[in-house]
Amino acid sequence: MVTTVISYADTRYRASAGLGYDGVVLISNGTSYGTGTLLFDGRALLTAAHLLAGSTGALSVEFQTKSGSETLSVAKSVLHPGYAVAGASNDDLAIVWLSKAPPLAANRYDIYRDANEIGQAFTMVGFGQLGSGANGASVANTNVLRVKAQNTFDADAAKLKASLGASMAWSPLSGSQLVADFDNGSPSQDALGRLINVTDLGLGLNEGLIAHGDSGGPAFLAGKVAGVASYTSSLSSGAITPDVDAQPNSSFGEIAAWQRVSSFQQWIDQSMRANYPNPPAKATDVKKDVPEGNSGTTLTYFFVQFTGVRASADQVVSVEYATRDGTARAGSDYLAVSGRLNLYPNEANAVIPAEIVGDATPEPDETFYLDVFNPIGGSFGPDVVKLTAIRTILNDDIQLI
Ligand SMILES: [Ca+2]
Ligand SMILES: [Ca+2]
Ligand SMILES: [Ca+2]
Ligand SMILES: [Ca+2]
Repeated sequence: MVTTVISYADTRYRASAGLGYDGVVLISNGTSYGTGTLLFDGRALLTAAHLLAGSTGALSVEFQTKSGSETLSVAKSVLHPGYAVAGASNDDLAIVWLSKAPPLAANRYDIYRDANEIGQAFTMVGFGQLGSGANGASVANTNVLRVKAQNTFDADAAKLKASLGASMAWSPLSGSQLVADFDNGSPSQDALGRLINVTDLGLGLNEGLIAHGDSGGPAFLAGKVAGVASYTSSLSSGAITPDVDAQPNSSFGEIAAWQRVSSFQQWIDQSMRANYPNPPAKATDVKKDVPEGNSGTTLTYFFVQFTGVRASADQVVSVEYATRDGTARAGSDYLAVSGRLNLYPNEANAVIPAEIVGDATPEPDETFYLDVFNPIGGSFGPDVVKLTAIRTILNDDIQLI
């Protein structure tokens, strides 16, 4: 990450353990590395396809949490089917599945699902090269630090192509990438102000830009993953040369692009669902009593079923959901989860996973709830605003009384 000020001792830029970024991980393929983000099922990681494409080395994932550092191997990975190797910028997304449950202290993140990102300030987090906006990324710096900075989503990348034409060598699909520029407060380096008339002089000392090693990392809006770091560019057009040093090095005056997660939510959700271990396929398969397990976490599933008729065949039906304590406590007995579940046009049902925390301590059986609310495209019935399901965590530890 390249930031406006070079001192990474400045807490403004440190994504230290315990600050809410412990689900942002270092992904290595043996020869190079990038960044990834742990998703809400505690099993899948979202990252960039270009990190994985063409790589033959085994992938490893390093977590840095307040309980220390832990490296896990990868069971499986998929690239977005639209991704084409060799510098293509579109559909640069991949999902990676861990071989075992990650540390409990690692944050799990929902994906950002609304299409109102442009104009919003976001927080980017990654393990990439350090440097300053004035001088760009420093290849000599071998410190691998998890760093954060902010920027503002300025535009859809397709808008750039529409304005720049042949002076831009690639063609982003409309609606699929978000761009931000690296501002130092000067109109001279306001790249997107000068190139496409989206004037914004930046966030002052909070402003930053991604660099090598940040690829695949998250751009967070409201604590959810809204973008996946994809590429940077020192763009110019005729006499318009906003890059402060005319070198492609993530300096002031350059732009970066993130794959727009809200546009890919169906692929992400359905890829995750296809890889949940042993989910119920129908309502009568749902297990409401779940053995606790002795380590890591075990997934339990809540089953959401839509039996109505859609207003139109392509309508997405959705509900919001959140877990709630019964006698079980979030954080120690299970991990709280909340978000929005979409039932896509080809789906009559889908599951919501929640993680149960295993240990070897005898406890009574304990319960927790999942509430669903705010249905869109369907209803729960007359005067019903919330539905609730219960799960019982079964003690599986031996005791003698
Ligand atoms: Ca900016
Ligand atoms: Ca700007
Ligand atoms: Ca530059
Ligand atoms: Ca147990």
